[in-house]
Amino acid sequence: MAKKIKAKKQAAKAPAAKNKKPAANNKKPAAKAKIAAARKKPAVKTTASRKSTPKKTRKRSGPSDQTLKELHLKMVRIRCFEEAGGQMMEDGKIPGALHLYVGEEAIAAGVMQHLSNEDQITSTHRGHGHLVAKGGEFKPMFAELLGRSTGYCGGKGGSMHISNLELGMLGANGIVGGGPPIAMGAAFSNKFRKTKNVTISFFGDGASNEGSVHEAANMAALYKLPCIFVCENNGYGEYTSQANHQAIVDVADRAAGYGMPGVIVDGMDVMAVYEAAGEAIERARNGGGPTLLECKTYRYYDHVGMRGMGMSYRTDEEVEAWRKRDAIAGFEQRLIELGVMNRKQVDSIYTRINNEIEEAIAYAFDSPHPEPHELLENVYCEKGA
Ligand SMILES: Cc1ncc(C[n+]2csc(CCOP(=O)(O)OP(=O)(O)O)c2C)c(N)n1
Ligand SMILES: [Mg+2]
Repeated sequence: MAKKIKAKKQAAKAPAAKNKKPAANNKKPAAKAKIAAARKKPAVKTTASRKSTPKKTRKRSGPSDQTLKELHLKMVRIRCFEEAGGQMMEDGKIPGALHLYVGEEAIAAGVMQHLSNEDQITSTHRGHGHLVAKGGEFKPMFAELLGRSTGYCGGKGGSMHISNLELGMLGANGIVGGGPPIAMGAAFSNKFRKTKNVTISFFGDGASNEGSVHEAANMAALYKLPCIFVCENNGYGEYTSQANHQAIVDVADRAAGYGMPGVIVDGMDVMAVYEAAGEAIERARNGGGPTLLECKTYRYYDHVGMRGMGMSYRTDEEVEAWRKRDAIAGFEQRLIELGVMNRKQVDSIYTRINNEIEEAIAYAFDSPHPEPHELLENVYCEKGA
């Protein structure tokens, strides 16, 4: 069911990139054209586009029906949360900006399906989807976005610094590239304490250029830490296309320089992500060290919010082409073809989730703001820690 678009595995001791040094002002036009073409017309087939077999006529191998349903539920929960939150921001009901994860759901769902609360993640400024997939509940999440005391961080973290240590969510992060060093530290702790837990660090293609990411990846490989670096390559860092912020096409190429395997996967195919993440996580749990997993994906909305800034940095056709490969719609089609769910059951999930969201939003609005005397509590570290 899963289809990796390309898999590159380099031995941990692979030699560093070829000795050829590019000219100082080499803009790599060929690479740029390749990225631009890939963005205009996604080259990968979705699982949904494959020929279907009649349902229940053959025994299916691979993940159980339960796993498939959980992957689907995770994606739908993220999509519904983000659509509702984005609308609230546009209506001026949420203070500050929300960076929406709509379009990228397959990555969080496919990775998190392998994790327990003992495993940790570090997230990004686009982090709601990561927390939802890690088990985050709607009530404390909406309360946090609204700055209320019932939020996961007592209303002091907001969208970009939401965290919950019980769920192993070490934090969204307003600092681009801020997550990997934290993940590396957590992974070091896991290795030192022999816990068998893994830490996943999510970061974007833009973040992949930050020194902090290179430093964390270098040390994680050196110490063979149980850490996975998941690059959510949506083709843009804010309003700058990948072709205009890095000379390479595949961020996974950098894995060789760190000394870890690099794997590229179709981030619009939840099964492909699930399988690739599963392999990397198993390797990490068994002492095999880190992996750089690059997921090719796309954000449907603008960098911030739903309406965006009206900047002409990408075309409507490009957005439409990616929307046609929607991870959730494609997976639903597949589940129906396999007889795992029927359309009515799928629709009822949306009804249930949207009701839950409505309740959570009401709960958040009814919740009090933090008291002025709590201003300095829990803002630096846990009490007594
Ligand atoms: C250290 C730092 N530099 C710059 C910014 C401003 N900034 C916020 S989001 C962003 C783009 C990040 O792009 P990417 O990592 O690809 O994540 P995406 O938004 O595409 O999910 C930038 C440059 C920042 N928040 N932190
Ligand atoms: Mg990006």
